[in-house]
Amino acid sequence: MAAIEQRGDLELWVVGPGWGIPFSSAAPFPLKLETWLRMAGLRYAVKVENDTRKGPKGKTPWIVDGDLRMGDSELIIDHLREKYGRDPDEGLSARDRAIATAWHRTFEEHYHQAFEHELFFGVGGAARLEEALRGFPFVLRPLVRRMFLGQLAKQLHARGLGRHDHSTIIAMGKADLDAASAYLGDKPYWLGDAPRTIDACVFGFLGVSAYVEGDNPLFAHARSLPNLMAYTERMRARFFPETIGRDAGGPSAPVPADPELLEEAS
Ligand SMILES: N[C@@H](CCC(=O)N[C@@H](CS)C(=O)NCC(=O)O)C(=O)O
Repeated sequence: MAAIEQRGDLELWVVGPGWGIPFSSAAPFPLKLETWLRMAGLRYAVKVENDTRKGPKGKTPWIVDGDLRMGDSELIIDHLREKYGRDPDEGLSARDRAIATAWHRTFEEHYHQAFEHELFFGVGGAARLEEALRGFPFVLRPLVRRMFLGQLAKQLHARGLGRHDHSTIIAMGKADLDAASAYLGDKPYWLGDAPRTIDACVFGFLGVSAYVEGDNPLFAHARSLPNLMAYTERMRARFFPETIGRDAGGPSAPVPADPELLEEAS
């Protein structure tokens, strides 16, 4: 892993951990961005904010970099690349960049829909939502639950996948994972021997799918694909070595912060 360097006071704002997932956030886009920061060797402090509406784009993650508050992992990575002169994609061919863009969109624009559907509407979804609601006062939980599920259903319907029946949604998500497994083959990283920005994106999704508790069929499918699991473990060992030994099914608690690397929000 690249050395972590002190560069200003970069804050990474994320939704918190949970569901047995061994990282500082249980959400794919925050995990993507944190992976990229480690890949780029940039020092940062994790701050937890579960109200995604507080972010500049109303979504998680976001960063605070000096006077700048910025949302959207893709735009943030472009900004950090430019400002700090770190580029894990240096030397990539135009063809590899095109392949990376296509996978990026597959995970973020398509798999993400099936993933979110299964996370909250699929097997185990009700229990996961209850865990997420523990931070709210008991009396408010029914209202927050109803609002959250209503908004998510509306969003998935608007994006498109939510219009299909449940088995079709699972089949479409599984097809993304099968395609990913076939494309990865026996390569150590997505585009070959070295981790690139696309690996941060893919790991953001696989890291959460592979370790989330429960026996949801979509996530079980991710775990059943040996090369995808080996890849996920490889990325975890390389970029999050302090989490090794915290297996899926373990406590839904924040990752113990490496004081050299992370600062939990107080
Ligand atoms: N394009 C954004 C997507 C971020 C995103 O969808 N985050 C999800 C959680 S992983 C979120 O905030 N969902 C809450 C909402 O949409 O209201 C990025 O790359 O950061």
